This record gives sequence, C-alpha cells and structure tokens, in this order.
Amino acid sequence: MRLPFQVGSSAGSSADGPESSWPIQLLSMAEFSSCLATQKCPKQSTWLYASYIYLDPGASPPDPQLAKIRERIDWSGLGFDRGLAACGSTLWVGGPGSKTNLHYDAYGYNIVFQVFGSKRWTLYPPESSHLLRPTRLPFEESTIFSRLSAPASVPEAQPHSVTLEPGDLLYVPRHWWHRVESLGDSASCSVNLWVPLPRQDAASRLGESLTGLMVRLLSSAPAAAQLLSEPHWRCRDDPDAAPVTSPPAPPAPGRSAGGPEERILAALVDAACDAEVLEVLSDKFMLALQASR
Ligand SMILES: O=C(O)CCC(=O)C(=O)O
Repeated sequence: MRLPFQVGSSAGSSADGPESSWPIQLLSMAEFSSCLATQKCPKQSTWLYASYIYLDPGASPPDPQLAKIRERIDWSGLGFDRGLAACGSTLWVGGPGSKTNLHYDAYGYNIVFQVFGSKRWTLYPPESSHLLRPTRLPFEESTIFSRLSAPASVPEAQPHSVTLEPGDLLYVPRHWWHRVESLGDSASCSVNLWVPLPRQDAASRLGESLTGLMVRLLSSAPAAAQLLSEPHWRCRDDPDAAPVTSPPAPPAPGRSAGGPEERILAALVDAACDAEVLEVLSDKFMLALQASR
C-alpha cells in the first residue's frame, strides 16, 4: 500500500497559504520510514504528511491494508457502533514538522486519538470566526480554511493550545477552528472520527449545497464568460483597466484565480459564499420552495 504524502516546506512558501497545494509523493510505510531515518528524502527542510486518509471502504478503491487498519479501530468504548465508526475514521501519518493549516470543519464534532508521536493543537472558538477570516475558495464542501497565514498574530481570537501525546483523546466541539502541527523529531500518527450532528447541521448542509450550486453555475464557461465580459465588472479602483476583449476562461472550480477576470470571478464566488449571504439565500430558497408546492 502506498499513501499520498504531501511534501511541504518548513520554510514556508506561496503554497503555505490557506489553500496549500503541496506536491504529492506516493510512499509505502517502509519508504516513509526510510526517508525519515536517512533524512535524504525529504531534506530536513521539508516535511511529509499523509493526511485525510479516509478509511471508509467506499471512499477509495478498497485496500486490504487500510481494511486491516480499519478492523483495529474501535470507538465502542465511547458508545459508537464499532463498524460504523471505524468506517468513518480518518488516518493521519506525518513526519516531523508536518502540519494542517487553520480551518474548521463545517459539520458535526470531532474526536481525535493520538496513536504515536505528539501533536500540538491550537483551537479557537467559533465566536472568533470574524477575526480568523474564513475563505471559501477553492470551494470545498466541509473544510473551511482561514486566510491567515500567521494566526498567532491575532491573540484576541482566544487560542487554546493542547499537546496530544500517545493515548490522548481530544474532543473538538462543533465549528471550533484548529491548526495542527507535529512536534519532535519522530513520526506521528492519529486517527479521528467526525461525528455528524444531523439536526444542527441541516442548515449548514443546505447552505453548502447552495454554495456548491453557485460555484458550479458561476464557473460554467458560457455564463461566466458572458457575465464577465460586461464592462461594469472591471474593478472600480482600476478605471483604466483594459477592456475585456475576449471571453475569459473561467477557473476550474477549486482553482486559484490568475488574470483579472478570474480574480473578479473568484471575488464574486467568495462574496456569494459569505455566511450572511448564504443565510438570506437559504431562507429565501426555503420560502420559494414551500410556495412552489
Ligand atoms: O491532525 C491533523 O493534522 C489535522 C486533523 C484535523 O484537522 C481534524 O481532525 O479535523
């Protein structure tokens, strides 16, 4: 079995933003261990992280070794159905310095078990959201990243820090922001379980569906090209901007924007995905739906 390891840079880079897209290297566990042991690959200034490895057999082609890991996961001591919970678990295996940028998960709550190595979790309450500047681009249905590359510079966001050691269990309440980094010189491994809260999450799921719909509509070539060729889309603070002469190629959903038209489209999608806009849209959508019955 080979797992997709992100190869990140400890020194930070342009990819170290809210929507990091580190190169991926497929490695077996033996290759990963030997990389860490020899420090040849990666070099010391980089880190390796196999993150978000879903153990749900339906999420990826069935893998006998992942199935073996799944069989050994047992959350029943916490009252969860053994089989169901194991299928909903996710595996995280990283080398020294590996990390996950600041984000919150849109649904449910989270339980994390530290298997080996240690990790520092920095958590912020949902009330600090306005300080942490959520971004919705690229659109991803359940992980909402922060635009901040240095959240430590916002102490008023009330960070809570905890270090997980092997055998520790962490409960992450719904909508709490978190940033996670591996500590020390050895590898770390944790397993987590996102527990759905269907009643509380119903409104978020509707909002997310509408966001997805808007992103797809706005990113669909003819509609976006037509819309963005209108002169009023040119930035107000850039009156001399060259007119749009040819229909712009819209960015693929989930891609960062490049040229001016893509930036306008990106800003438009971002604005449309704003929580307040979505709340109004969800309410109006439900009313319209009821009226149409
Ligand atoms: O362990 C990590 O690096 C991140 C885990 C995480 O974001 C989560 O469990 O929601």
